Amino acid sequence: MSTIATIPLSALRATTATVSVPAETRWRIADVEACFDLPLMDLLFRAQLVHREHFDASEVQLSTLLSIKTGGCPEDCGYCPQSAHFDTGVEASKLMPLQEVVEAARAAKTQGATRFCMGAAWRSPKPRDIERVSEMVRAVKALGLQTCMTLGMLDAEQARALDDAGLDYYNHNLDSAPEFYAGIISTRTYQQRLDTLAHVRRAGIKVCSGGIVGMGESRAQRAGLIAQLANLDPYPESVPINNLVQVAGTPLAGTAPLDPFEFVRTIAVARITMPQTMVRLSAGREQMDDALQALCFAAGANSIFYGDRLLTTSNPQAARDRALFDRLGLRAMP
Ligand code: SAM
Ligand code: DTB
Ligand code: SF4
Repeated sequence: MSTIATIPLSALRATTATVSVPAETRWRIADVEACFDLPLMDLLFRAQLVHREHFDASEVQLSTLLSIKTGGCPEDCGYCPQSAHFDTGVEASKLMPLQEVVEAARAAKTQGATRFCMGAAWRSPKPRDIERVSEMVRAVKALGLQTCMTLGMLDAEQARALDDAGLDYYNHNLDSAPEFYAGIISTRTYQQRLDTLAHVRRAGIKVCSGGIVGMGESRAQRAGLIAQLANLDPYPESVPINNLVQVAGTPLAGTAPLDPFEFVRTIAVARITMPQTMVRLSAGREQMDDALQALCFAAGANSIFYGDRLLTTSNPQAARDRALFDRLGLRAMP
């Protein structure tokens, strides 16, 4: 009778798995696709059940982003306004002075953020960069904020240095399914991304890794991305789901926009396959209306980027988000 009954048993089992997923309950792409294919109301219902098993569904974690080194990046990620390969009007800057970073972090804390994420448009950091960003980690932590950095590829030694500085999270996205990847980025391989995540994990830093949808991928490829993330052992503590922000000058500008309900489905499937992770409704909120964002929270998103800027593009004003939270009865996670 119900389509839920047709989901393979393996899919149902994995919804109650702990963060470390034993090999026999790993997600097959077909199982993840079966979740995507559910009638939307059944999918939302299942995602809500999983969400409420592990979290207070009225709480949303607030992370604020700061671009500490913008533009001029040697990588050729086809979605990114910061790549030196594309003419997007983003000017390259040097690494921001420590004091400016601390001021931005203090302001984020005053606005109510609990985590401060610092991003640099690098292929990978150089030794001097590691020293300087380590100082930033220490200073931001001293304000009582959790810290996250996204600096490109890391080797084992760099990951250990960031752990020594006290870094809480490292963001490095898989971005897409492996088979879709080569059409988007040529300067860094999928395996190099997995290697960076392994170094971060081994150093004892929490992993933040997700991807982008709306790049012209198929539903099967969205399922492939989620399966890759969910099968990391353990799966990431934090999973940002970005909706492509189309920036003029990038190769992906002009891509047919994703059906918004497909974005909601992606959030719900991330929640079901990674029950205890923080699923972050990430880039693309500025282009969404309030009702669509509410649907994303109902699908199990429990974190957002908070503050009027992402890295180079805009994000909803903090006051607008606070008003939305009031209307929905949501609260900032302490
Ligand atoms: N350079 C580092 C790296 O790529 O690892 C860190 C910064 S990079 C901008 C962080 C992530 O932002 C990318 O992996 C991608 O998922 C996301 N991103 C970049 N441009 C985007 C866009 N136009 N729309 C949505 N997400 C985007
Ligand atoms: C993530 O997954 N999304 C954020 C953060 N990690 C670093 C970045 C979004 C960038 C959107 C385009 C821009 O503002 O440049
Ligand atoms: Fe560089 Fe990161 Fe943008 Fe890729 S996503 S071009 S690595 S800043």
